[in-house]
Amino acid sequence: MHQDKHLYLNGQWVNGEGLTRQIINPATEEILTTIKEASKEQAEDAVTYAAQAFQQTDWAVNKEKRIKVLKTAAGLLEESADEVARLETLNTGKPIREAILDIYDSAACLRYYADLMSQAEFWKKEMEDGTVSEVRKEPIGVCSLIVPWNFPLLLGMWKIAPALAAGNTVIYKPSEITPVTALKFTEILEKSGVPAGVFNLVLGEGDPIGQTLVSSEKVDKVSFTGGSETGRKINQECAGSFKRVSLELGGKSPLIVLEDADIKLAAEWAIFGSFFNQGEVCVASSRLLVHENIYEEFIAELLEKVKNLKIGDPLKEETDFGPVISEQHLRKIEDYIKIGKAEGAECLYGGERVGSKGLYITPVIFSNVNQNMRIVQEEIFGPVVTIQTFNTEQEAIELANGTRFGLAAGVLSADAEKADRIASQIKAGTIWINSYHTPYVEAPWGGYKQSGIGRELGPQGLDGFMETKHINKKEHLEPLNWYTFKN
Ligand code: TXE
Repeated sequence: MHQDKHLYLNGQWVNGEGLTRQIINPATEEILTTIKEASKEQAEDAVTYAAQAFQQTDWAVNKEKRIKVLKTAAGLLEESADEVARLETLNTGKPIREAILDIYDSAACLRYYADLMSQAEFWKKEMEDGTVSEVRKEPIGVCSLIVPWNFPLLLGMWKIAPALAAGNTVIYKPSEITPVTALKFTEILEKSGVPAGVFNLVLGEGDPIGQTLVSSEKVDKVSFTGGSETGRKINQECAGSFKRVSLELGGKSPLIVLEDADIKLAAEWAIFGSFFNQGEVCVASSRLLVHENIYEEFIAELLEKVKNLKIGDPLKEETDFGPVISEQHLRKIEDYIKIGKAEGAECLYGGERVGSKGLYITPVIFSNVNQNMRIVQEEIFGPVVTIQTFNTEQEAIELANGTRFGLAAGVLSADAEKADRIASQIKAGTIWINSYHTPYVEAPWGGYKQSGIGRELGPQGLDGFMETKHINKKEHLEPLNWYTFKN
């Protein structure tokens, strides 16, 4: 790695004064790099620098500068896409084909928000009383952006791009176990001309570093993606001062396979929905709901295809399925497999470790499950899928809505109208019909129920980083003519 200093504070690369952490490549379990993380004081300093930059630079008001920086960064990121994708794969274990998608999607996200900002227009109207009302959007101020380890650069970009485009200043904290592409991207932003203090990179763990970035009085907005329990804590912390907060949290998303769906294709989409990025995706279709009349045939297809997935070195172009992120996470997945078996579910396939090096486990398929089981209700965040059957449309909808989450869902059917009718009754923020997984930078992303608060991507994603101000004006001061006294 180019940087031997790992924090970027007020436009300077700085040595971390907190913990020293070895970053592990999950495919080999070897040390990829060693990071000197921030101390609590350095996290506090980062917030102070961001607050100063918001007050003292023209970032909040100079839209042209912001657009130029974001577009330059998009170009530089694309130029180094192969290198950044390789770093992402080395740090996360995700197959290289997936990492490449992440990098190009990240660049597209920067461009999208730069363009959206350049087209932004204020709403204006002449009122009946002769005044003119104008609605303006302004940056919120200092934003702490905190993301997890499954899509380190891309999930970061969903926050960084709109936050900067809107004119905020930022403190960015990736997961402590996946800091590598954040370092590279910070170099890119620096080269793109981001003013000192506008973007600050802070590495370190949730407690106390993330916590400091959430609780500081100088922070105006927290945008968090991660686990539901951490999200709950952050929400509670922000509620104390009514700090703006958006949360993208856990999911347990259903994929409904209707009786009329092409079974071979449905099985392929189910594998994609459930096991893309080793199932470590917030919207993973971790619950398959299959019409009872096609259940046997569907299972046979699914099993055959799953057995043929290429598991192995994520740097290889042909790899379909890499290692999971960490030893700790692998143990959590294995615990859930044990829980599922103890609950009486039938493990049709998977759960075996692969090879002697690397955090590999074969994808897991559970049948004979019921709605109350923990493996159906709780987010495992790994390659574990449950299959349930249904008979009527209503039953499918009830099963689909039968968890505390509401992030995403899918419906596979030859009858698009029927699928749409079902989609309209599912409580989830994103629903794919005859498709799955693709996020569109133009369309909002986020959860119903306990899957979160607010939306990322699309115009809504920019809105989440802006305050709304109404200005009502008249050219001259005129008599009010309301009181009985005379001027
Ligand atoms: O997530 P955390 P972890 C789920 C998944 C996973 C579990 C734990 O089930 O197994 O959560 O994963 C920072 N204040 N998801 O521990 O804790 C932390 O440093 C401020 C689902 O990785 O949520 C990291 O940068 N920040 C999910 C980020 O929060 C804090 C994606 C995410 O960490 C903090 C990831 C605190 N008190 C995990 N504590 C999804 N659905 O997308 C931690 N952090």
